[in-house]
Amino acid sequence: EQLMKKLYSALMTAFNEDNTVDLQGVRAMVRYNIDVNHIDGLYVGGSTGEAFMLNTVEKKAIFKTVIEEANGAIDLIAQVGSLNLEEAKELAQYVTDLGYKTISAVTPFYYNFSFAQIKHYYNEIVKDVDNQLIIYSIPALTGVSLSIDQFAELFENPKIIGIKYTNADFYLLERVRNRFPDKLILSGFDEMLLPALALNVDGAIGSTYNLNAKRAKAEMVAFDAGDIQKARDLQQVSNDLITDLIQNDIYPSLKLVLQELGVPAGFCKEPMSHPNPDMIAGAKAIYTKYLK
Ligand code: SI3
Repeated sequence: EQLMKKLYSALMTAFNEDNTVDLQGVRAMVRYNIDVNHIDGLYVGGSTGEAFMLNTVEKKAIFKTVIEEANGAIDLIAQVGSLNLEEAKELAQYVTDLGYKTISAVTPFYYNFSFAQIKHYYNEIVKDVDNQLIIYSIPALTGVSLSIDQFAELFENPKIIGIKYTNADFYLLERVRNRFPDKLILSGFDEMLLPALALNVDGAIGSTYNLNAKRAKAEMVAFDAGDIQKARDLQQVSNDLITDLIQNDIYPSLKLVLQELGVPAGFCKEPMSHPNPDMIAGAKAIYTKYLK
């Protein structure tokens, strides 16, 4: 079935036990997303990709590997945002040259930047590149909340085309959706997919779709068909899964479960956890309960 709304996995980065990037593992996860998940696209270099712990060389190697492996089969969005604006600009140019059709950048965090500074950051990132940008808004991790009028001001730049909205504020989501009907709004909290669909987002991006895409797609199909009870039932199972993943330490557990599915997803990068026996047992139980 052809859905209008799109589902993207937030791609993970596979690491070796010594915390170096494992590009073969990255390739395997891209393949799994294309061949098994039948995903519409990948969000590369985001939180789930552990990108804020990587250096520029590592980020570039991942961007290059992913677009090579995907080979035009799916949409790719490159998250290039960084507290180092020079790095963000360099990456924006790099991924544009590689052929990424969309970039994204997290709101600059940590220093309590003013809105004027945030606006300058975005306009700088897109200024010299022939590309379009999606704002990555994730207030819970950045501490940065943008208002409806601030989004409007950022959208004055025609290269800024949308928002990756990882926020549980559905009042703001409704305001944004209806004030900017032509902007792309992609929902970021997998556990809140159904209410986001109800507010007419254009799609969703998330970490758990790396292994739960089939169920999420089925939910989107049910929603589209007006079968809200079925969509709720599917969201409930997904949320049981997400709750168990969070309790078991989500990022390493996503990788452990992928390994159960035959995907060499590798380790997380420290200070993220490396798995202990309890975590491994927990991941096996999650696999058996929800994905076998
Ligand atoms: O990788 C990314 O940048 C994301 O797409 C983040 C995405 O919104 C995830 N958020 C975080 C903080 O990891 C969600 O997919 C999240 O893991 C999931 O909803 C479980 O809470």
